Amino acid sequence: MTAAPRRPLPEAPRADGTVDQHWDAYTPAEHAVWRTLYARQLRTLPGRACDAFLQGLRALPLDGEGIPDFRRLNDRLHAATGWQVVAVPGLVPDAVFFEHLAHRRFPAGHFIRRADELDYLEEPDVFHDVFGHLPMLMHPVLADFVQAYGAGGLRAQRLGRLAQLARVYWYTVEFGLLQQADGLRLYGAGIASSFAESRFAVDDPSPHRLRFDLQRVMRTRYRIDDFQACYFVLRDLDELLALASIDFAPLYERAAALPELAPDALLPDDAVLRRGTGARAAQAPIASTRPIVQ
Ligand code: HBI
Ligand code: FE
Repeated sequence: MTAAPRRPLPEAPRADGTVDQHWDAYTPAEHAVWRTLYARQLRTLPGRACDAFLQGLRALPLDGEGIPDFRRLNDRLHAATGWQVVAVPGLVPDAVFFEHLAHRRFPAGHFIRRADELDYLEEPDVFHDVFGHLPMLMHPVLADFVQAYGAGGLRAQRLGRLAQLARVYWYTVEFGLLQQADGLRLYGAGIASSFAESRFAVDDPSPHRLRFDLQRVMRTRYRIDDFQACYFVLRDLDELLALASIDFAPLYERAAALPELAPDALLPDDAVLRRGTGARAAQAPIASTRPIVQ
């Protein structure tokens, strides 16, 4: 939580944790990292990302040239769904994160990963946050859902049920899959911003793909050190619409009263779309020491 800033900070963060993006100060090498990551994902995502993601991506002023200027992104994003992107130096405390989301501000890391760690980073950087998250925040349903998560996060914290809520975010906004008429597609930002996991999540026989079920997800621990062992699949994005308005509090109590589930667990009443072979998890047992954010 308190890692050293990855990019020099000319001034202290504001009280709300934000900083100026200082777009003019990005170096040619930093822009080149963006170009590499962007080109890889443009090759990888057609046929893997859902239509809403690809539409949102096209509608944003992102290009292969380099790290985008948040001021230009905000013109489009705000006009579409009322969201804004704000710069932060790295992970911010949960309460600060939720407060921003509840006000339709998405905190985005202002630094970019180094060229020698393209697939491996500990904190969300500008590529994950902007390329991964903003396309779906152009979609009205995701826009409302993420705001509701922010408001719900502040409540869940008071109820001591943050773990249950964070799992919902993880298995939807970060690592969600969607059943589209033409096949299984990704919409989660953690997958969309990762070259290797976008292939793995959609194509690989290793992970389970289960029908999304809110109670089930609230009970399921997740991995932060490797690809997911299980992905939860929505019928369509409107399934999230319902989640933005329900009261989670009684559900937390039910979920917390039941045993927690391992990331690769399968239950008799799971709606299994595709049972995974588990091959990947067998090679990468849980307990790696270095966390990553895809
Ligand atoms: N801070 N910048 C940033 N980005 C995140 O995704 C983030 C965070 N702080 C807390 C947090 N995520 C999560 O642990 C909560 O969703 C629970
Ligand atoms: Fe993220």
